Amino acid sequence: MTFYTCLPLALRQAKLLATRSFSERLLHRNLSASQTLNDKHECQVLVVGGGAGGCALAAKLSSRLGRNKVIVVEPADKHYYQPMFTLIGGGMKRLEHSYKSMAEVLPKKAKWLQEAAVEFDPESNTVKTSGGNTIKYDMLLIATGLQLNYNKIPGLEEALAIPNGKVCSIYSPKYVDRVFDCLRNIQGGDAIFTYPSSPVKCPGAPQKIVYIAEHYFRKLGKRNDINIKYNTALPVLFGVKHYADALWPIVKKRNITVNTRRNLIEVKPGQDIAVFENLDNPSERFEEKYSMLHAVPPMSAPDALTRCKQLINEAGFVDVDQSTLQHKKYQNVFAIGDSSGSPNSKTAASAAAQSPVVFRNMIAALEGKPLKDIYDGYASCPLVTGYNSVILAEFDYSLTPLETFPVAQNKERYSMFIMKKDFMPLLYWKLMLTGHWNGPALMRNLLSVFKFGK
Ligand code: UQ1
Repeated sequence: MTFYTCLPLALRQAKLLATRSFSERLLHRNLSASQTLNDKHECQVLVVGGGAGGCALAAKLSSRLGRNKVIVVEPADKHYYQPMFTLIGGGMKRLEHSYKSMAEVLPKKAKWLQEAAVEFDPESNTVKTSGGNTIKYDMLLIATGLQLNYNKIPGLEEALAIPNGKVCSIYSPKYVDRVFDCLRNIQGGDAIFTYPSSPVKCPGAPQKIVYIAEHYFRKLGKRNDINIKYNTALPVLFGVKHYADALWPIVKKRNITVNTRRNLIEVKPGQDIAVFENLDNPSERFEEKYSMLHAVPPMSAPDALTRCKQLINEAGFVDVDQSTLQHKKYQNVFAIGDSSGSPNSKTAASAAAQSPVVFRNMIAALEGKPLKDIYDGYASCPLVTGYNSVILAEFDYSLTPLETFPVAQNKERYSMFIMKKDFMPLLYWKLMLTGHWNGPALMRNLLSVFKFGK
């Protein structure tokens, strides 16, 4: 076929494509990823990432701006509800309960490009993708989340690949099922749990799985044969004193050894040995033999983002103003969720509380108006302390409690456990991803009338 016979055909195909349904276009896009090499796309708002923050904002923005004004770049075909991973580790939920297809959770009014962002260029307002596309935007929302760097710890990926092995990790859907297997298989010796020396998502999760494991061992009558050690790189058990004061008596009562400032640097799978460094004196190393090892990987923003030095701060996260969540240098760039450099705890609840702020400020910026909305740093962490109890930590940038319910939330409660296990997934799928959940601020204000004497 010559170029001239090809052209009308291509034009007809393009017209046909434009009238196709969303799912048909999706399929076409997947099939034709290589054919669309070097395509140029344009949009009013580009959302990079289809996680909790990306979905919520794509829903809000596309419903306000109209069909096809928003493009979402996201390579994954599954969207995981990651807060469920600790419960899966404890055998309370199954992996199949934790995901939906990406096509189902992304808003129909937005265009989904199923590719990864590989290059950000905020000077030319473009992002390049793995399929060779260049997308030009008026506004950019960075919602990439974090990258799990299991490969940064020598021996760890090897250990995690051993069938029926002794090393596991709740942080990845690839490894989360190994956790309950480890809890079942261990019969005695040391169960070691880690927390890395990098920012992590859900900073409470590495110790939630410790409490769940301890309770599980007791339920099975093997607790007396197992030593439980929590080796954390942090100098504290929990960053908010109000809740740390509640957690210390729990670890003491349940005979869990907590070693602070200990960082996992190597795993020797052949010998079942974990190597730790003392962060206060890095020449000091400890080799510890494990009967099971729960490893939390170091995490960072994705490489594509950290390569773009203009966008990130010294810690490697998007350099935004912590109140408006607008980039400090590029006024048409915002961030939401775990990739943001704002100094809040990285949790789904933080992304929920950020979502109305980012949405209203992005719309204001699009309309050339001043940004009025302020994020207070709200984060929430339902600290699962076993098979029927949760301490619901909620706090803001100042690390002071900012609690929703008119009860003492620093106590272990069954009601909060049910909220975490049964109510939160519903709230997440039905309200948060559709852009209708703005965090609990409204509920907190309504319930504040009952807070006398709290
Ligand atoms: C929350 O907003 C949220 O995001 C959807 C979570 O993640 C799943 C949470 O775990 C919690 C606790 C909140 C806060 C909500 C309430 C009702 C306190």
